[in-house]
Amino acid sequence: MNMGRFERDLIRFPEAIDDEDYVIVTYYLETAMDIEKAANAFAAEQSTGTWQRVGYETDDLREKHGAKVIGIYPIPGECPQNLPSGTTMKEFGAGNRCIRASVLRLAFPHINFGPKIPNLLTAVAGNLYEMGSFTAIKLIDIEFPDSYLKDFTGPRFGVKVCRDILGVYGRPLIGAIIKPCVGLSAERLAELAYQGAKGGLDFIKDDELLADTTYNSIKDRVKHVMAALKRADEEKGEKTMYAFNITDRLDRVKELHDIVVENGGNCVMLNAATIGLEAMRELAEYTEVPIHCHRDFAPMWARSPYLGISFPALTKLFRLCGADQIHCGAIQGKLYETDEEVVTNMRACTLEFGGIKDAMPVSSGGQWAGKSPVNARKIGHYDFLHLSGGGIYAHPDGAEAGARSVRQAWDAVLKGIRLEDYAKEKRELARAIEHFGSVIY
Ligand code: CAP
Repeated sequence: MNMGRFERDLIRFPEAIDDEDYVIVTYYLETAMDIEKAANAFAAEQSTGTWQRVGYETDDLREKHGAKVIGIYPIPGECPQNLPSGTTMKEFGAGNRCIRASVLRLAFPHINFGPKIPNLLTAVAGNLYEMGSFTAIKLIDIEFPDSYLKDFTGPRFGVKVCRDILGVYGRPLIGAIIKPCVGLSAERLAELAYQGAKGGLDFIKDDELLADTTYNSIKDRVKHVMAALKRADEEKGEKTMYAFNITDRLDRVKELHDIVVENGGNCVMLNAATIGLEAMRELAEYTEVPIHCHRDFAPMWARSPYLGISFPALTKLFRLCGADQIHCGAIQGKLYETDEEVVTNMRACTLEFGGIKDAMPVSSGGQWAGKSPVNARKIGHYDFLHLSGGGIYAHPDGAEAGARSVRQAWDAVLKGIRLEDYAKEKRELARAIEHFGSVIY
């Protein structure tokens, strides 16, 4: 989406609103309608109005409860019809009117929905997505006033406490996702966790595909994994955090959390998009351990430039709802986002956000030791969690060697040494480079 010149084409609106009363939302919109008319129809549809002005909608009611258009930024040029719409075809006839793109800023009075995520989303991203006259609509950003944020707990632990639990500072946390993703017994999985931990991992997690199953229940898994990690931690003299995936039916999430905590577990995980944001929020208000937030399913909402919600906005919502660690895509990984987009997602974990704590960004997807230098360069700081699944568990000499290879890679990055040079003395790193390919700087 090219927004190159939009500042110059700005149509200004008086921003005579009290910021504390509004949630401000920025959208990318494509329509064949006159953009000012479209923006006003959009604001009406999502607050007091509908396609016809109803007599009972008094000016007072509109003033207090109506969404306000506070900015329209037309983007020069024409667009193809990027979403199907029978209505547009009927109203305008294909090719008779050109479709143009704009950025819109709307202010929603939060008295209409309150500090509740389902109601917020219905207001800012509900019906309008099915309006036939909009042939692209993407929510780009949501800004919240402090008066709205004060009702949210946010991450209970955040970056600082996650580091304090492990006693790791001055470098990224280094972690793994157990592979194979599914099919292992609790005993076998615990053995693989032990090997990774012994090799120096700070953090290990269930794959998002594994939760509480008949063949490997959370209860069995916590017992076996925590016993294995205790052994590994004593042997290596460092701690390991393990995120148990407690994604389940809503009425089981707290029960599974309790099983994890009672059996010595030190982190839980939710597939936040499939279980729902409000479910994560409820867990965040209850949890005794950090929450690791996986984002599978969310790319269905975020990947298209023409529909859905941007990942930075979604990352903000994950954080608002209490995620302590948030998947943000992968630097030079196997996922669709550019590195710049990943870095922007990561910033949403730590940007100033009222009293809401920072969450720890996660770089994950197709990672291995050789991607440590490029992660360091592109991210520009070390406050993140670097996760490798196949990049550790597919190491030719096994998981312990895989974990060592990533630790060695980060030692080299921190010392400013090229990985290929460091690998002359570090066998596990050398074998990783031989196996996985070229180091990326
Ligand atoms: C990574 C992963 C994660 C991805 C996607 C996988 O494994 O476990 O789910 O990082 O995360 O199964 O693909 P590898 P998200 O390290 O072996 O690639 O959906 O949260 O972006």
